[in-house]
Amino acid sequence: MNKPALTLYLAAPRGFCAGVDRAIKIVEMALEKWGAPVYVRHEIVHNRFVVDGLRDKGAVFVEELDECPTDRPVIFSAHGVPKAVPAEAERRQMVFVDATCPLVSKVHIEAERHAEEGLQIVMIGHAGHPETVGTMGQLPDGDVLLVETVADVATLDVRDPERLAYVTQTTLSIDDTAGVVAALQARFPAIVGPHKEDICYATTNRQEAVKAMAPKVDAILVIGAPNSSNSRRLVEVGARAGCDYSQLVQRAGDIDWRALEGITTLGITAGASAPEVLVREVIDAFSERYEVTVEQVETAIERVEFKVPRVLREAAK
Ligand code: 2E6
Ligand code: F3S
Repeated sequence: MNKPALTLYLAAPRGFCAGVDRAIKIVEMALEKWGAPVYVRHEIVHNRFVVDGLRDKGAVFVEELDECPTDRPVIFSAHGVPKAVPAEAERRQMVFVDATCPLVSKVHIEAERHAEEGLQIVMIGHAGHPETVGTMGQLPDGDVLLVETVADVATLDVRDPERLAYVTQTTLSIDDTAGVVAALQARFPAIVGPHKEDICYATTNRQEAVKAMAPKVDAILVIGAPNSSNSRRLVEVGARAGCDYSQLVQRAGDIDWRALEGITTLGITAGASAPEVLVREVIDAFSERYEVTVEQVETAIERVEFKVPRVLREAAK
């Protein structure tokens, strides 16, 4: 039987960013240096496939530091940790490596600097997300105010409207965040902040590529995990850019073939924590059912790379 034709548009950039690449390397190099088990506080990045692969090599994933023995190394995930976490690891004399993405650490430093200048910090982020918890945790409990939406801005109870600064999570929706920043600036004209927000290059580029792809396709699949903030934002961006069917899938087994019946064009992208093998797996699943033509939708070229911490670089020599 003849297979139906399908044009598959692949977003570029998609998948791993420099911070994810570095965080995974840190776990792999720590396992080489110290042997198994190496403990990892929280999923190193939000992807089950990545986590399972590292677990097979000897990594042990825990949610809190007190689940780790003091005589084994521990790695902090790419999302960052509150200041209390490394402080406690030091108090317990543990060996630890911080895999926080340097672009998240930059936001931590920004928040601390503003606070040193006497400004109260407003964080734009998602409540309970580890990055938000980590960034807010750079300052004492209760010091940082969280806003998630434009509506939250109206009810903010600040110390002094003249002495405010804002920081953001790195993986937010560019468009939603512009709205929240505008609402903050309208209510607190003296508020200081970054040039626009703290959304990273990888989040920005992946959202741009989906926007470019959306008008061309009947459906979009975003490969990523349900707890991955940047991946979920890509699904929303696809839907808002006019694609009627924009869905998150962890891998090929999640594809709802019924819902895709009759499509002739499909867009595929992957969140910053989703490995390319899963993109290949999804493409292969479509190739079994369709006569597939692949085209790239390239909106940026990324050349960012981050070095792993010195303690691991020296071990690899
Ligand atoms: C660290 C910071 C930002 O849920 P989120 O998108 O933040 O995290 P991942 O692990 O899906 O993506 C990478 C990442 C790590 N992004
Ligand atoms: Fe870092 Fe952005 Fe990736 S903050 S971990 S480069 S999604």
